Order: sequence, then C-alpha cells, then structure tokens
Amino acid sequence: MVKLITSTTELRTERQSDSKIGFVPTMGNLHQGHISLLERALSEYQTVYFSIFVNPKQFGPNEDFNRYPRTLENDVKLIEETAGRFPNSKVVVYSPKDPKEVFPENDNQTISVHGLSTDLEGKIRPGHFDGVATVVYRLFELIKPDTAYFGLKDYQQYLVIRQMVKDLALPIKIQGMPIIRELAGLAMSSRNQYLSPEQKQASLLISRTLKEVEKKIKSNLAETKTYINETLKDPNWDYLEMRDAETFSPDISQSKNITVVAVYRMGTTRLLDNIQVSR
Ligand code: PAJ
Repeated sequence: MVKLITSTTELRTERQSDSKIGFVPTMGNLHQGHISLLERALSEYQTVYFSIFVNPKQFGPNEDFNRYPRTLENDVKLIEETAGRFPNSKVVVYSPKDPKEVFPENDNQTISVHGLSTDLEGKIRPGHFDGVATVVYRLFELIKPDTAYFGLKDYQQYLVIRQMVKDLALPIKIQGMPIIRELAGLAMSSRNQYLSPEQKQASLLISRTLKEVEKKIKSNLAETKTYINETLKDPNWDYLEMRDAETFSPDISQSKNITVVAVYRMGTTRLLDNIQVSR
C-alpha cells in the first residue's frame, strides 16, 4: 500500500499509527539509485516513509532550483511498483506541497556541521551542506525514523549526515548504500537528463578515471598522485581527490579505506562520482 501525504499535519497524524520505520529522503525524479534505497528499506521494515522535496535551502542563488525536474506522478508510480514486490508493505510518500510545510515562515534555524560542510564540495557550493543538514534534521524530527538510507553517491553528504547524527546523539541508524550505475558506468543522477547524448557518452570518462585511480592506489600511491595531477590538467574537473573514507582527511598515508571523490563539469552540469578503495 502506498499513501501520498502533502501536508505536515497529516504526516504527524499518520506517523502516530506506525511503530518502527525506515526512511528514504529524496528530491524526487526517481531513478534506480533512489529505488535501490527503497528496496533495502522495505527489506528491513514493513513500513517505510519516503520524502520527495526539492529543498530550496540547499541550492545556491545561481543553481538549478527552478529547473530541477519535478515528476511526482511518475515517482509515485515507481514507488507503487516497488512496494508491490514487498507483500504487506506500507510506503508513506511525504511530498510537501509548499516549502512552508517543512520550514514554517520566519524560521531561522540552521544546522551546520563545521569543517566537513565547508570542505571540497562545500567550498564550491557555499551553504549547500548547511541546507542539506537543516532539511534532513527537520525531516528526522518530523518522521522519527529508526533507520535512514543514504546513497554513497553523495559521499560527502553521507559523512555530513553521519556526523550530524553523532553530534546531536539522534537515535537513528544511518545506512549507506552503494552507487547504482548505468551499464556503461555513469553514476545515475536526476541531473544526467540535462546532458545531450554526446555529453552523456563523454561523461563515461569519470567512472573510467576513477577505476584507473583505484587500480593505481592498489599498486603505488606515489604513481597515483602523478596520475591524478596529470588528469587534472583537463580544467573541467572541479576536483579529483583521495580522502580518508572515515575522516575525510586529505592525509591518507595511514588510511585503510580511501574514497576518491570527483566532480567533472560537463557543460553547465556538475557530475559527482566517487569510488571506495580498501588497501
Ligand atoms: P537526491 O539527489 O534526490 O538523492 C536522494 C538519495 O538518493 C541520496 O541519499 C542520494 O545519495 C541517493 N542516490 C542518488 N543517486 C544515486 C545512485 N546513483 N546510487 C545510489 N544512491 C543514489 O541527496 C538528496 O536528494 C538531497 O540532498 C536530500 C538528502 C534528499 C536532502 O534534500
């Protein structure tokens, strides 16, 4: 059963009738990446709350808030198809009809995870992770999930949320989920539809480069750094960096788990990707 709720008052009432729940927060325009989170949630909980909300607070003034694809009807269909494969499941889709449902007027609270939020992606998109942490905190407060599912596709976001939950001692388990890719290797993203067929083809460079970095890390770290520096001569990389997968520190000399995080600019579209490497 799938139930669509668009008001916060209704959401609060609904939540009172459910005990243990999983939660998947999204901005909609669903693809297999989002659905993989829902499937995992449904395999662990009979009741799953699923939010679809294009959060204005996480977009910068010149970003794509207005043109971000909003496809609620189709999204609900996909959720229904998925829920149909889990007998006796219940999915509550919370899609607030107005941002005021989530952020009441004059609200001026911000959750900021210092350090992580202004590093790398946060440096390029000032205020972005504050917007993410603030909305996720607000959704956690409304929905009170036992487990919340996040894709490792947005690795720095996942670390920000994990840190927030730890700092505020929220009783919520954060489950990271593997990146779902198209067959050719491009990480799935709602923003991929901004790409022309030629750009999409050219974007395969990102996953190929990450695979190459992975291979090199396993053999020789010094050589990996040279390879990364050579690669970065292409000015379309916003960054391509090795970080400690736990602390996100750039000092990886002792790291067992390394995340290689990358953003490549394809025209006006920024494509995020990463790969996890253990040594
Ligand atoms: P959105 O981009 O819609 O992504 C929702 C969730 O789906 C995130 O946890 C994201 O990491 C995950 N996801 C996206 N593409 C994926 C892929 N190819 N494989 C696996 N998981 C993938 O991330 C957001 O929305 C927002 O910032 C949000 C957390 C909802 C706060 O507004």
